[in-house]
Amino acid sequence: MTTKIIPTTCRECSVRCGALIYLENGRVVRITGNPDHPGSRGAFCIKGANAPVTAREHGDRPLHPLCRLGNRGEGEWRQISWDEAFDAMAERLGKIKAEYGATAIAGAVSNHFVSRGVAMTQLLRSIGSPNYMINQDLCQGCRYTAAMLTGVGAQPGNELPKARCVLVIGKSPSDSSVVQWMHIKQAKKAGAQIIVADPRRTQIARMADQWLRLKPGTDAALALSMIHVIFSEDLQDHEFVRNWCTGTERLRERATQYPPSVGSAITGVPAEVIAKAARTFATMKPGCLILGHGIDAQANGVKTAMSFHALLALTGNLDREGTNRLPKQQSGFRDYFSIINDPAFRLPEDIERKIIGGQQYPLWSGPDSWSKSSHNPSLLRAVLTGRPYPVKGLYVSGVNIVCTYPDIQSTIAALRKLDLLIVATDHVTPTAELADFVLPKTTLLEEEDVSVDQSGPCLAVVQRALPPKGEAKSDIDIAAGIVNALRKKGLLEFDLFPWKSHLDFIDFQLKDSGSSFDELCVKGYRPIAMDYEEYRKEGFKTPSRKIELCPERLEKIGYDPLPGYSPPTYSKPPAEFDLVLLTGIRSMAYHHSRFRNHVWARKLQDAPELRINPKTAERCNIGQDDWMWVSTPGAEGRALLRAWITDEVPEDVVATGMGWWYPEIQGPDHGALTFNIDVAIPYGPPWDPISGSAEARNTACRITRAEPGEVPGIPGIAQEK
Ligand SMILES: Nc1nc2c(c(=O)[nH]1)N[C@H]1C(S)=C(S)[C@@H](COP(=O)(O)OP(=O)(O)OC[C@H]3O[C@@H](n4cnc5c(=O)[nH]c(N)nc54)[C@H](O)[C@@H]3O)O[C@H]1N2
Ligand SMILES: Nc1nc2c(c(=O)[nH]1)N[C@H]1C(S)=C(S)[C@@H](COP(=O)(O)OP(=O)(O)OC[C@H]3O[C@@H](n4cnc5c(=O)[nH]c(N)nc54)[C@H](O)[C@@H]3O)O[C@H]1N2
Ligand code: SF4
Ligand SMILES: [Mo]
Repeated sequence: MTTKIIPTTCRECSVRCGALIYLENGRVVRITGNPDHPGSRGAFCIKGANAPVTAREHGDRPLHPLCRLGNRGEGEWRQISWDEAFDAMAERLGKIKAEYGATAIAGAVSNHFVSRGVAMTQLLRSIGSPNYMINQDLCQGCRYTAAMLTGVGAQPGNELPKARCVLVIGKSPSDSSVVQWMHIKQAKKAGAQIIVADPRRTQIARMADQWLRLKPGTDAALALSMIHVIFSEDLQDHEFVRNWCTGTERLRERATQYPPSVGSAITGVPAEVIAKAARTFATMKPGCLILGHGIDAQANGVKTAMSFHALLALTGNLDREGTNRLPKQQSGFRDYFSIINDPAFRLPEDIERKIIGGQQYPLWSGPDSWSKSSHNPSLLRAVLTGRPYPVKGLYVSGVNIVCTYPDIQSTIAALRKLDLLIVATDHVTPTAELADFVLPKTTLLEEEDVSVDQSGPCLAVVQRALPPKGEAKSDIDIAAGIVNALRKKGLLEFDLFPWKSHLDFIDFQLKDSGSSFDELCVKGYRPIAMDYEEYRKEGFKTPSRKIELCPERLEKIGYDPLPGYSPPTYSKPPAEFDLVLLTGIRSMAYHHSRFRNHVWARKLQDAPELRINPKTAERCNIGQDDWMWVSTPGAEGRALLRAWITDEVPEDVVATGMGWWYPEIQGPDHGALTFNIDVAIPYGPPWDPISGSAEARNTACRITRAEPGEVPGIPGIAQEK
């Protein structure tokens, strides 16, 4: 028997490991890591090994376009042809446009860094709408917005093993990134100092030389105290700061407000521990900084990230060997983000000024913003209230917003209110259950893709191992079909979607890069040639071409431009909310809401957990595996989670994951309204004043034990057809 090995990239999560697919007689028999891949170097996980085959073969998978019969959410569908679907969707989009204008049609997609991001934006822009939601307000949005302002958009990538000091803030790589986890272990083995700031005793906190167990949401004070130590002990990299930073003196003055004693009072970390961490990071060079999700989706998120950017810049740990590397590009290659931001693919400015959220968050939603997307909670409110203007149609591609946005009740109410909901997906999610049209999406084994992977850095290729099942299509092919149907009906306002197919799109991306898709497929990647200190050529990506410790752009729009700390909302909760809830702890079994219908994943984790300290559990009369209701101030709902008693969380903190639903529990919400933590969290306000991010991660909460009769049975997916 001959075995064919296909080098590709796993995209079952955002880590994107190089992968090898083993094909025998037209069947995938094994998927492993690719040891030659310059970023992941063989690292791989259980999701990558299992999910692609299970997702392709799953019985829940829509294989043909479906059109709703009966009422929304009743689960009755009629199979239709693609031609019929394209025609009917174009007709209904046209109707909304005629009645309410193009801005009444919006989109939702996971992010800008995947092909469906371009498919979504360019479809909507062609219709004439600037409105679409992305996940980044809950994900890396604060960090990205800060990077746009300071110019420090730098990640360690595979410099990590060469670092002598690694500072990890709010990231748990053993749960969320096998590649980073492998690199950190290599650095540690080679003698690097590992410093971790996390309220939770994560695996990396256990391995660290210094673990700073700070109070949630106080990271900016930690960073500013470390900066205070660096200035007062004159530990900064003078040459780098003199030549490449602006705003240094103002930052120095701001930092005088945060001596370690003040930092200690805010963070709960002893002053001498803060000072030691600062000295270690400033002197053990080269050093890398990892900023994780723990500091994002908070009401002070942008300022927190800016504070750490300043720490990195002051220590000169930038774009040198063993430090954080600035993003690298393959010359001539068109990546997703550059296409979305290219004036040739954008709407006229007067239309972009109408983006919902643009007035309030000009650095998040306006024409000059980082994301150019809508402010999600404001867009959902527009659906519900018609203000600032009506939104009546939504095209959802590659995001399960019912299960992953806070305030599930409002998301469901908004989706129910729409005139038209289209969902492209590879399995019928609670979001898809509410759709008018469900469009069958290809899965990883069936598609092609080329993107930049900063960890290599390299161009990373996804290549097709098997033909699509049923009538599934890629996101670009689906969007191209809708654009074509709109064009035929004369409903296109702008022609900003020139690609006929996904392969056509890839040719466009690669045209000036010096490689063809076929050439890239041989290895599955192409390393990007890079130098260190590339900023010496053109400077940093800010108006001054320097790192702005006190960004001009913030000052211009009337904000305090310096890094700064403001107390998290939970610090002044109503009396009965006596605990702090951390959400989003990653599980190796799942990617957010995905794989809840995969037997291999459910065997690893079968219920949403609430990690609770033994003393707290005792005080609340809660035993291991007891079910508990969790509620937070301002939220309508409460979530049912199962106790996991562990001293990894301090006494005043509880922690959980996210994304829960049970495909086998009856639809349309499939248990999300009971078991998903986002049912118990409001989608703000408060919002970060710069990025508009809601506090989805650290909130005050209270817990009560559920009575046995309150816990619905979970049938278990082994019983599924
Ligand atoms: N297996 C798996 N891997 C994934 C994903 C997945 O769903 N499953 N999702 C991917 C995606 S999209 C993302 S965004 C990443 C996220 O991955 P990470 O960036 O690692 O984020 P989390 O695991 O959410 O949280 C990291 C840590 O932050 C801590 N934390 C919480 N609040 C605070 C705080 O205020 N300060 C500090 N310093 N720490 C805090 C938490 O205790 C937690 O240990 O994971 C990616 N990788
Ligand atoms: N409370 C709280 N809420 C959170 C978080 C938190 O920490 N706490 N984390 C937030 C974060 S970091 C993130 S990134 C979001 C994640 O939110 P989502 O992006 O909604 O997460 P997924 O569950 O991965 O949903 C992806 C969906 O896309 C579909 N899909 C997968 N691949 C494709 C594809 O190629 N094309 C198409 N069309 N569909 C595809 C899948 O079927 C799946 O339903 O959740 C956020 N929500
Ligand atoms: S970490 Fe796992 S799921 Fe994510 S890309 Fe790597 S192998 Fe795939
Ligand atoms: Mo994310």
